[in-house]
Amino acid sequence: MSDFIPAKFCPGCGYPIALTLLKNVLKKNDLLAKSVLGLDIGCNLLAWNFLPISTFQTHHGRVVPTMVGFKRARNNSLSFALVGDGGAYAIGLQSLIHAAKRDEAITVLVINNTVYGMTGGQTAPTTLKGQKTDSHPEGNPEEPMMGPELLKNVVKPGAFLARTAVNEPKQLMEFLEKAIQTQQAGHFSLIEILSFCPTNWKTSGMETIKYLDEKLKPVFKLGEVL
Ligand SMILES: Cc1ncc(C[n+]2csc(CCOP(=O)(O)OP(=O)(O)O)c2C)c(N)n1
Ligand code: SF4
Ligand SMILES: [Mg+2]
Repeated sequence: MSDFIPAKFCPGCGYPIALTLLKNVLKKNDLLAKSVLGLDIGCNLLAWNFLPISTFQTHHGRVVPTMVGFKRARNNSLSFALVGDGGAYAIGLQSLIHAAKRDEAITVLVINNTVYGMTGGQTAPTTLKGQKTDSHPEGNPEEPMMGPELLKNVVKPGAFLARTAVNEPKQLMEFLEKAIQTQQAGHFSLIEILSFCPTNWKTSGMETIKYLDEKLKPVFKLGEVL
């Protein structure tokens, strides 16, 4: 398969950046052949043919239990679950918490763009307080949810939890390598990745990067959570 596949993501989207860095890490470590990527519902499903690896399409909020099942059946595989902030922390939160608590040996990649991207930018659990969305035109009254910090309360020793951003490629690749090592050691790993959604943020060019750096990063602290 060619290394270059036309992307279906909007121009300026963060998803293809995260996916390309994942591909680079897998390629560098000669892990493409054993890797499988589960997709949730949301803009992550547009990744179905973006990488030269097999993918699964699952239901909204159900990518984690699907990849848990796959990993249990094929425990030699390297299993990734790609999910949006809505899929991970709203409709899929119950199965995410239990997978983390049971220390399932999968790697969950949560793309946090602070909105329900695919359906038009409604409020998600990670929407910033005061952020205007299609469902909260006056501004979201709630504080955003901190996924990795929440999971810290339930994971077992050996798990890896972290947060980074699509414009922190060095840190993102370092965390991907740590997450892979964690999965290979038989433990649960999750990386939350702050990501651009210019379509729903209604930002252009440099404004998108500025929005992530100045609005998201002060609230969602980057680094290893565990
Ligand atoms: C059971 C179910 N409920 C609702 C939807 C509608 N739906 C599709 S994508 C989506 C939001 C996705 O948001 P997120 O998980 O943050 O992913 P993003 O598109 O932002 O990457 C919703 C609510 C659905 N497909 N299935
Ligand atoms: S709606 Fe947002 S997250 Fe979805 S493809 Fe477009 S920019 Fe990316
Ligand atoms: Mg989202």
